Amino acid sequence: MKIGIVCYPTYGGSGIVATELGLELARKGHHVHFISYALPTRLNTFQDNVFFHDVEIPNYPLFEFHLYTLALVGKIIDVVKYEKIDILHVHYAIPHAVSGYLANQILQKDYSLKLVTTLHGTDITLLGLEPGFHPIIKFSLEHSDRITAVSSFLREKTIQHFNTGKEIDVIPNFVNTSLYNRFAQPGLKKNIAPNDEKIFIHISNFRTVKRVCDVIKVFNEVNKQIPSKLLLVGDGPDRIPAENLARELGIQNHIKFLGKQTSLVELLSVSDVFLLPSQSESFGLSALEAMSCGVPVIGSNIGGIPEVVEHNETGFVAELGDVKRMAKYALELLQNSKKWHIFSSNARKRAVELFDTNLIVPKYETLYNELLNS
Ligand code: GMT
Repeated sequence: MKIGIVCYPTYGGSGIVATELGLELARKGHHVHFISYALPTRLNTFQDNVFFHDVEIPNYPLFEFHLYTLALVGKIIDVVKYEKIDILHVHYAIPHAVSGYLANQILQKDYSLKLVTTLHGTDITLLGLEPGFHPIIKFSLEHSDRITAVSSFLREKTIQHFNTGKEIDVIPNFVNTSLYNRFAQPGLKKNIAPNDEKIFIHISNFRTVKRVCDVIKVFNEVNKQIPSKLLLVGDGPDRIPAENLARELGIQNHIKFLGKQTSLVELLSVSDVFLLPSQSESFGLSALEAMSCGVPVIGSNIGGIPEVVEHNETGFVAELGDVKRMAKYALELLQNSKKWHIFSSNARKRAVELFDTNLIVPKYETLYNELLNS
């Protein structure tokens, strides 16, 4: 099949999922055309059958705000027509589903394009609640040929908020468990924890919803009892408040603000606990990647996190903001090596058995085939 994938190129999860999906589809022989305003973060290796189309945004003095949505429509039309695209798969409803719909309407008289929209979270749980966006998102969902959501939580939220009457398939995010596999790194571990301290890690785009300051508060509680180190990977609006809090608590020497990193497997492979205390999280892809590397996850029991982390098996979930309980869970794991090893292998097992790329990507292929045969 010839598949067009529209996504954000940024560090966030939806762009990562879209890119990994496209790469795997290309490895299976499909032709995959990525359309975005920049090269997606993870599209950093050559893969046969993968093509990238850059959306140029016209700079006209009259326009105070760039017209990305419309520029995207034009690029989609161009790519669909000349690359003979069968399926257009857009990731994140705003503005991609709208651009896809408009392009489809313009092409309709001489081209039948199938439109798939995958919802990733904040397009529904945050933007979807904006009165100005609600009718647009509802309309573009109703005019998608198929809709998928990355978790049951997000599917229920979408039905609750939009009630489109259209079926929503749940196709969870996935991880390449062959790539995200723990491997010993004595040198790196010694460098980070010279006195064999325990290592915590958090990976995100440091947006407010991630509650990075809670990560530091949990770490601070544990560090009082067990000498530990904390790796903070990523960057965003809450990095400075987090750095300030670390200094206020006097624990800045135990914390490494690494910023954005691309090689996550090395860092995950030396980590003992992954922290994800988000206040909004429709799936939590970073938690799944950690589990695949055998890292137990401690997070908040909100959104899709409980669908990824199995409480008291592969980690723990606690009430939003309950940093004391999260710290208690972490101590339970770190003070009992046998328990930690059980949780670590459970986490890996769950990733392999439920969320591996080879299990999930075929679900998208089945959906595409159903559309083309309908
Ligand atoms: O998590 C973010 O802030 C980025 C956001 C995005 O739109 O890329 O991630 C969303 O999509 C990811 C991939 O499906 C999910 O794993 C994240 O849980 C989801 N984020 C939220 O719902 C806040």
